[in-house]
Formats: sequence, structure tokens, C-alpha cells
Amino acid sequence: MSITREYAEHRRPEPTRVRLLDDDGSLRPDVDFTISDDELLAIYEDMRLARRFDERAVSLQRQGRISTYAPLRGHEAAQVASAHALGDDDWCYPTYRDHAAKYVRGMDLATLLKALRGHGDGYRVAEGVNVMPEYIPIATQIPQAVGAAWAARLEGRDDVVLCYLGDGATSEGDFHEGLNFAGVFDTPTVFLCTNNQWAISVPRERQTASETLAQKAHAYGFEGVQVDGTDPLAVYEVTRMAVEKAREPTGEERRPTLVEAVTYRQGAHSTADDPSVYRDGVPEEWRDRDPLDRYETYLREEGLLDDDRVEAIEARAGETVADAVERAEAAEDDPGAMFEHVYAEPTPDLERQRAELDRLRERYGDEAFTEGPR
Ligand SMILES: Cc1ncc(C[n+]2csc(CCOP(=O)(O)OP(=O)(O)O)c2C)c(N)n1
Repeated sequence: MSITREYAEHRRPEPTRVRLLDDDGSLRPDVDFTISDDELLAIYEDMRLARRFDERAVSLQRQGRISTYAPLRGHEAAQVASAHALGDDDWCYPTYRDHAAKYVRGMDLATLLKALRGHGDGYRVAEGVNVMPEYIPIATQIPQAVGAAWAARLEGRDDVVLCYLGDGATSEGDFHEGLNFAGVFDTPTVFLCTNNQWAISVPRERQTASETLAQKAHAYGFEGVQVDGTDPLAVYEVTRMAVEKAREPTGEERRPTLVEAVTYRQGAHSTADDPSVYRDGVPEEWRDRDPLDRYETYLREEGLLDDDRVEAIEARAGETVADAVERAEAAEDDPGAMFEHVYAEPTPDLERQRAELDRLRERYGDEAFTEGPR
């Protein structure tokens, strides 16, 4: 065989993107899946709730009632369906955008909002809820998720860790270190990379020259699967299979997986961002690819949804969000708590700032600190 031919054969095959639903919401020919009707509806209901929560959160931020918020529009299928594919004892390591995944895994929406209102307990791991506080420094969750998964096996437990990350995180050293370790030690970790095409203002093509993000897993010795991140059926099935592979009881076949869920960040990076500075709206090809609309069309065609059911689900989502906002705003917190839990011994600077806060509290009362502008 000539060297030229050998070289040519060395090239990778074309990457594929797993999809179960077509763009028009119909099931693609010859696909089968394992999801029960109840689960299909639960996923829809959680996606609806995610959309409602997201809209409300942006509005609350605009009114000064929560701090900077990272919208999730366009991410509903990737977050909700992947979180649904986990078992009860599995863990989730979310980023600052994965609000819906956290909710599906049992986190109270009011607690989520409390974190955005500066309450310390919004960042606590709640009893019985296997969700870590959100990670804001990019990719730092990855080595921690790998370590936690490894620890679970060393302790003889069989829980799996689902680690969320964005496309931007794949350029960080923590990504390499975490995935390399996972591949060498076969830690029970599933990496769910939501490729929303942007890392603030950096587009996907400036992030990496790799054809897909999924293929980066091959270099670490395990599978990378690209999936349509606006198709909840595909996300669910791919994540479920990855979780099964990670949980494999004998340990002999156990492997981590990198799942790349391809979608588009429909909104701003955060409420502090103005995307019109670096992009001209949402491109045509993505504008019509709303994960909710498409999934709803499918469920209606299957006879699982009709107008009455959609209306009831909408109403429930509205009530759940309203109740969470009310409870989050009624919660009391000590503004002085912000000085705790950072240093064992407070620094002179912190002492000075705490004294200043005490002085202001004395003068204006605590309402001045706990009430945002209306
Ligand atoms: C270590 C680190 N560097 C820089 C930042 C600033 N930063 C905040 S969000 C972000 C973009 C991350 O993009 P991506 O991982 O694709 O996630 P997305 O926000 O799109 O969900 C950056 C660079 C940070 N938070 N942490």
C-alpha cells in the first residue's frame, strides 16, 4: 500500500449527529426509543416550566429583583431531557446556565432564585438533592465531577455524575485534565457539553478547529457522541445510554462519555450582555428550531397532547414559578453573612467592611438591604 493511500485511510469517518425527531416534529423513519408516555409528558412539562421560569427570571432581573441571570432559551431540551435520563442517586454538576437541569434533579425553584438574590443558602447542597452549586469559573466543575465519580467507585457506590459544560469550557485546561483522568481511570462520568455556538462573544468556529466537540473524547480514549440538542428524545436516549455505560456494574466495560448537544443560544449570554454588539440576531436556520414547538408538535401528533392539556400545563408552570418567586422574596437573610465562610480568620479589610455594613444597617435599617427596587 502506498504511503499516500495509507495516509488517506487514516482519516476519520464523517461525524454523525444523532436525531430522532425531524425539523417538523415528526419521528424519523425506523427509529425506536425506550421512553414511556408518562416520561414524554413529564419532559414536556419541565421544558414548559423552564421556558416560563426563564422569561420570568429575565423580567425579575430587569426590575432589580434578582442579580445577573444567564438565560437558557434554546437549551430546554438539552437540559431537561439529559437530567431526566439520570437515576435517583446520580449527581449533577451544573453551570450557571443549567437552571432547568437543577430543577429536574430536585432543586427547589425558590432556592434557585434565592441564590440569585444573594442568599447564602441558595448555594448550599440541599439535603437529599444531588445537585452541586452552580459553577461560574468556566470548566472548574470538570475535574471535581471526575473526582467525585471516582470517589463513588472507590467507596463502592454505583452513582453516576453528569457534568454540564459549554462549548467555551472545552478550551480550558480543566477540560483536558478532567477528561484525560476520566479516560485513564474509567470514572463513571458523563460530560454533557451544550454547544450553543457562543462563549459570550466568541463563536464556536473561533473556539476550536475540531470538526465537532464530541470528537475530542476520542483523544482521551472514550466515546464522544454528537446529538441534536433541540431534540429531547435524542438527548434523553443518548444520555441514558451513556449513563448505563458509566454505571456498568462489573467495572470491566465501564466508560465515561462526552455528549455534545448542539443547539443555539437564542438570547443574550447574560442579562449583562448585549449580543447585538457581536452578532446579527439569531440566524435563519436556528430561528425556527425551537425545541419546545417541535416537541409539542410531535406530542400532539402522537395524541399525547391537545389544547386543553397544554393549557393546564401552562397554568401549572405559571403557578409553580409565581410560588417560587413569592417564597424567594419572602425569605429572610442576614446581609452580614456575606463576610462568613471565606476566611477562617477575617482579614482586616473584611473587618472594616463588616463594620461599615453594621453602621449602615443601624442607620437605614435592614429593609434597605433586603428589598430590591420594584
Ligand atoms: C475561568 C473563567 N474564565 C473566564 C470567565 C468569563 N466567562 C464567563 S461565561 C464565559 C463563556 C463561557 O462559554 P461556554 O462555556 O460556551 O458556556 P455558555 O455561557 O455559552 O453556556 C466566560 C468566558 C469565567 N467565568 N471563568
